[in-house]
Amino acid sequence: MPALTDMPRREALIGGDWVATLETLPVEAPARGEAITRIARGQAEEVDAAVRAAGDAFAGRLGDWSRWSARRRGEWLLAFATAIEADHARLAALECADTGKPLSQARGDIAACARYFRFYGGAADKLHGETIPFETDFAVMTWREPYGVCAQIIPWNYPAQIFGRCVAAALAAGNSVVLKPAEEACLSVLRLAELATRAGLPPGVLNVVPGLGREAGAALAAHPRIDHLSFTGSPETGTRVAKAAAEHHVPVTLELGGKSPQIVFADADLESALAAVVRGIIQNAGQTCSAGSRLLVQREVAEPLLARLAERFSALRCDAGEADADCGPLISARQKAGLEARLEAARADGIRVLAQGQLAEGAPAGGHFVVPQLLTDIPAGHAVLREELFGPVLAVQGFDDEAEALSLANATDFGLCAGIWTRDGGRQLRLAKGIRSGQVFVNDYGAAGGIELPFGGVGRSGHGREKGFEGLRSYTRLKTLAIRHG
Ligand code: TXE
Repeated sequence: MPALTDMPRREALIGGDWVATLETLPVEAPARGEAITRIARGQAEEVDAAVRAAGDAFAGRLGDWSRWSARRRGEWLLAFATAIEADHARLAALECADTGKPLSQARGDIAACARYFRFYGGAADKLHGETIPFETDFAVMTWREPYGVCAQIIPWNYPAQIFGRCVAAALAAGNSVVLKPAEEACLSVLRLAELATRAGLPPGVLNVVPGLGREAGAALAAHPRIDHLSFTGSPETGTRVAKAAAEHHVPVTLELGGKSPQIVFADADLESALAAVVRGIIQNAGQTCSAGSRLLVQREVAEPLLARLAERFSALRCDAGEADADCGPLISARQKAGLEARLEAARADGIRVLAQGQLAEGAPAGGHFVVPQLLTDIPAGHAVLREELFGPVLAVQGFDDEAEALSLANATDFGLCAGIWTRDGGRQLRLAKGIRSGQVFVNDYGAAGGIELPFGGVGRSGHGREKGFEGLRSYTRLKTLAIRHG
């Protein structure tokens, strides 16, 4: 891993300039619980300046972005993807230290970030409206127009990937952006912003204001001059930002996490299912919106499957990101304390820890580690089956038949992803239709997520879609033009 001697800038990026804020915030390495650098603490004033700069860039008062053709935007995005790839070692080192995630996962995240820019770079000049047959003396068409200023509030679990998913799509469609990264982890985002300015993105097209959620985040969501808001985070904060945006009739895309089931039937390829079930919950120490945090297993294979799962869980090790173990730490002492309190309450309710991983020998002291755990004997409707725990904790339930599997799968207010493991084609389709979620995988689980696949939730998991072409469309609005030509 490259040494972290060269930290990103401590300022906010506003209108093409790096602007110092009155105060700064410490950045902690979660594997050691120690501060490694500081970042800007943006407030309403910086957010306002950033929104104005983005508005000026969009309207052509600042730089020439408004005159860039779709093809030129696409070419810039493709060149930027190459710039990200050229910097991948440093970006991955930053992501690994800042989030605590294993280095190989951080590397994967940077590769995915570059792929977002490549995908939307290629798509920029392929997004078009339609012509509509109407009365004979009319020509009618639809135009897909950018919104204008896109506000983006992103979390700490996948800073580089979510930067790619939101920024690449918004810019491809011709918007300008004001992004508020999470205070817990935003070093890769600041580095990406630096690379974007060096790659010749006109001033004001991308603005980044780090800071606290209740300060910079709240100011951005409530700003009267934003035209679109995309938010990824908790349902509670999602509700708050959506209410603020509604004051100004600003459309929102909300991605609010999940409680996604992996459903394993007796006829499945159990070896593949087992590997995907483990991967789906330990990736990023379970701090993944699409984590497969519930395992529903058909009772006739439950015993042998759980025995093998227990073996795998017992072999899992937690360590600092650079050691590239199975799991890193949680992001913060607050997240660790919250998870531990829920696990303690679960044990008090009689829930059994069937197996758990361990801290690796020599893992740093002071890290926010929680070892992976396999929970069984869970009373129906218990909180560990309904709430997002956001840690490497898998809750297991048994079922007898397809109807029971479906009812358990849908027994949550969330609805982001689901995995169905069976060789029976009819059952695959029946369940896929019946499950209330934005994505369904059959004989696979897409926790790592294809960037090409539309992604988003149902119910408490939020609404709107990101990723893929659908994600690009969601950063545009439709205008209908009807011409009477006589
Ligand atoms: O989330 P918040 P937190 C879930 C997960 C986790 C829980 C709490 O279950 O345990 O949320 O995490 C900004 N106005 N997810 O507290 O508060 C904040 O600065 C405007 C799921 O970190 O939602 C950050 O940039 N913005 C998830 C972003 O919102 C505000 C990823 C997310 O923070 C704000 C993360 C405010 N008043 C957590 N308050 C996923 N879907 O992947 C905070 N923010």
